[in-house]
Amino acid sequence: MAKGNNNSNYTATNINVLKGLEAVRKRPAMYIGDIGARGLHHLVSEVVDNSIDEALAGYNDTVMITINKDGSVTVEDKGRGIPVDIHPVEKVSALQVVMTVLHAGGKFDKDSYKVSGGLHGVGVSVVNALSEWCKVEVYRDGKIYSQEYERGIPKTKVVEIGKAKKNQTGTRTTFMPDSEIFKVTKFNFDTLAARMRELAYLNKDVTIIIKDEIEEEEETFHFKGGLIEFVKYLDETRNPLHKCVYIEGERDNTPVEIAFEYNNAYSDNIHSYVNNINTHEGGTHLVGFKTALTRTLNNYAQKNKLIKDNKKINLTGDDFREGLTAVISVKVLEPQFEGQTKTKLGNSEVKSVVETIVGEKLAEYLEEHPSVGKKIIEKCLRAAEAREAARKARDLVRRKNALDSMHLPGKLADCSINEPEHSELYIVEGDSAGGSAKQGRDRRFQAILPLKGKILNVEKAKINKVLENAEIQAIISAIGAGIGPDFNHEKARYGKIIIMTDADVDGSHIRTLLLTFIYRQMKELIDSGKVYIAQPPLYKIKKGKEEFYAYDDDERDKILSRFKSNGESNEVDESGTPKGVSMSRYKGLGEMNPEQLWETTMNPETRTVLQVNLESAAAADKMFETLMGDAVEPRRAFIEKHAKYANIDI
Ligand code: 0RA
Repeated sequence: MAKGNNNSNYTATNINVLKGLEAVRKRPAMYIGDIGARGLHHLVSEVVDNSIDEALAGYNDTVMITINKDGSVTVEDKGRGIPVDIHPVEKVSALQVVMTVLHAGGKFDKDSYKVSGGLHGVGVSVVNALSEWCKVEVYRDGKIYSQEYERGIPKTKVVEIGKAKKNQTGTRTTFMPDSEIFKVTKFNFDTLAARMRELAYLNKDVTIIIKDEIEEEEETFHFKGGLIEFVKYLDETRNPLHKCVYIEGERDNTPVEIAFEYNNAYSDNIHSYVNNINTHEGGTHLVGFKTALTRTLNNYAQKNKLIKDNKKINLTGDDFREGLTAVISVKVLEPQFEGQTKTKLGNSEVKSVVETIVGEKLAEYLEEHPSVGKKIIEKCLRAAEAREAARKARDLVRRKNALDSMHLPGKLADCSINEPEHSELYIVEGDSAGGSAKQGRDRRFQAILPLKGKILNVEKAKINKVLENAEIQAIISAIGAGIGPDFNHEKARYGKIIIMTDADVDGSHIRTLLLTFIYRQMKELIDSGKVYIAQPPLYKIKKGKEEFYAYDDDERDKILSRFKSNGESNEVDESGTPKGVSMSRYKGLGEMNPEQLWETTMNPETRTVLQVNLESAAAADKMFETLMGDAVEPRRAFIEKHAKYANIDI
């Protein structure tokens, strides 16, 4: 491509481009977070974000994502199309610049709410660099242009390949993730669909279509009601106390959109977004919202004498958030992201923007809807009473020293080192598996906490009941970092909390109960990446003295077919197992002896553990509510849909 181009500037640019792409391929995790499933799916988000940016700028209303038969992904939009004219500085087509120069992906002007910082916003050139091949087609000025790349390097010039239809504009990008880079390259429809659904709620004018040509699935997301529909979706299984409240406004070039409602739950579910990015760790926009909510509701209650003088109740911020489901979406021109996972908004000016808008509009809303105001205040008063009861319950157990780590639970087998970053806590289902784990562990850095039976379902119980539960008390004091609003993950006594349950229906139920508890009461543990799920093997396959473990059905089949293809055992019995080979399915952890448990599930050198992360907190919240809440029908539907992923015992 450099042929015939004598511009020295071009050569210099070219070298920089290669260096840039090389840097991305050398350290992909620096650009997309990781090289596992999560990073893989980020590639799609990266391209889609550009199409959404076109929508935010007012030029696009449709995005279509296709998982193609060959495993590549196509993202198409009806935006202006990436410009193809010669870039004044780089002296090559702007399309080539966008696709090959780091951070050139966004708009060239500064007045659009382009996504920057965080994991997104690294630019489409990163997707290109991490793709075995990539092809872009641009519909613009009545023509169709195209360019192809391999591992980020242009393989063709930008060429005109046909005529576009009248007024047809847009961009169509197809890429094949590079198997030299990614550990997995198969896209998951549900993972992508969850993100697309979220984007469609956040951008109500956009229609997002997602198709999977391999699994033959398709969904179209378009929500005219935007955030209001988002809140209704989140609260599908809860009972709202009133019609969803919607607030919209703009100050200092910062548009703010909020929808919220109170329901019959005890937890709060506030999801915040900046430029469509989920700010898991919150930030100034969230603080602005909470401050305004507390102040406005308090003033309203005082003014309308909704708090009886004889009841000496002091409403706190937490009381105003119990049973609150809210989505906050702001657009910030130059967002600063902070925090461990770069998902905390740092721009201090945004706090007062949100605070002012919510303060004004909510007060106005309450004046116009007194019956809603009354219901909300009554709910907050009930929350305050329950909080008081919970405090008493906590005091009671605290007096018995049940919650602090000065008095570790009797059944905890602690580790000997005292360095949280190097130590692990295994929470184990059942006393017998707990016994094996205690014998099999490396006691220097591994602690074992066996649990008896099922723990309480925190989704259905009041906080004081939750705190009275012995198993829950044991978990709280073993971890030693507090609970609920007082939880501080930096105080955790272990760097890894590993949940180890049987590979059967009961085991997965207990795992969900534990995760629900951690999610509701110790969410920072998940945010800081400290929660893991152990992966015990499902099968043991024996041939003579040799033993193999298989962690899923695929692996089992691979091992069995190895025996067959070795010609060692051509004959098979009725179960498909080659003769001379015995296979057993582990019913539970208790069936393994301590050495086996160590070797297969606990030895950091040989085990696999799954890190729990909340890619989408909204989806997680929905999942826990669906699995653990009251409504039966959505739970059944969820379990049916996901049955193929569940470990159901046979
Ligand atoms: C640079 C400038 C303009 C649009 C785009 C990039 C653009 C990028 C992508 C990526 C996927 N879809 C896209 N659509 C547009 C502005 C173009 C103009 O001013 O006409």
